Amino acid sequence: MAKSAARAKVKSMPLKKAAPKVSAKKATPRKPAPVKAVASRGPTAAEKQRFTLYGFATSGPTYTAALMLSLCKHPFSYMHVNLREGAHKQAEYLVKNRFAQVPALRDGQMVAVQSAAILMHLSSVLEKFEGKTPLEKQRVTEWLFWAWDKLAVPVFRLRARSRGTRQFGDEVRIMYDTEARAAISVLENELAKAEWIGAKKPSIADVAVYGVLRYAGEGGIDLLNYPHVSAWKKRFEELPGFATPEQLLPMESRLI
Ligand SMILES: N[C@@H](CCC(=O)N[C@@H](CS)C(=O)NCC(=O)O)C(=O)O
Repeated sequence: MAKSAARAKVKSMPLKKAAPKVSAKKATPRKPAPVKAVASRGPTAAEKQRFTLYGFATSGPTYTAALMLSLCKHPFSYMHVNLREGAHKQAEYLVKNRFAQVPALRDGQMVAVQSAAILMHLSSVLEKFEGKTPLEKQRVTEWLFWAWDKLAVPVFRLRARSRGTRQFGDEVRIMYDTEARAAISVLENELAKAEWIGAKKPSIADVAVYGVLRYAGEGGIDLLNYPHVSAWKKRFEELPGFATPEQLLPMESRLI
């Protein structure tokens, strides 16, 4: 449900007679009630139809977006974009994602692209997995940017080489391997001090990082060498609504 719709549902309180004078601080308008979790009352038909994820089953960024929806317990339709046949470069898809990549997420009339931006959009409209305070929100955003700047590129390149979808020699492999391990060491230091990344509770920073590290093993990086990261990964996998890529991303479209 959009925030504006949620706001519309907030009942106005009856005015008390002769309201006493209040200080400027107390007069601050009350925040609208958060949107209730879909799972607590079952999704309405409109909620069911709200999100459509366009993606590819083995795509890490597609998994990240699907994982967020699953953690938010929000149903979504899934459209398979056949990267192998170049469907992402066809005009029909380019109107959804000008970058010719998956994922893309339709939310009503708008389409969001770039998995980190999709996470930010979802956490904002569903009011879930955000940082709690302004400082936490800032830290969460910083980790999202970092995840693509330092972590995702080397991990996904190494994985693509193992899968045979990218070819490069040993020199480049060693460069990506060094970069990936350096990034995971930064995370290891962070998680030695905190249970979750950038906030006291799980946030989209954790979703973004998990969506990359899920595939580290395929890129030849054993996370068991990073005990704090391994413990965090286990904690994350125990969150309600967690699901694997295989559970979330079929090889064909799935409409709900
Ligand atoms: N930064 C983008 C990366 C998306 C991305 O690399 N998608 C890949 C699949 S995993 C893709 O669409 N590749 C096709 C291409 O780039 O031609 C995001 O987070 O959404």
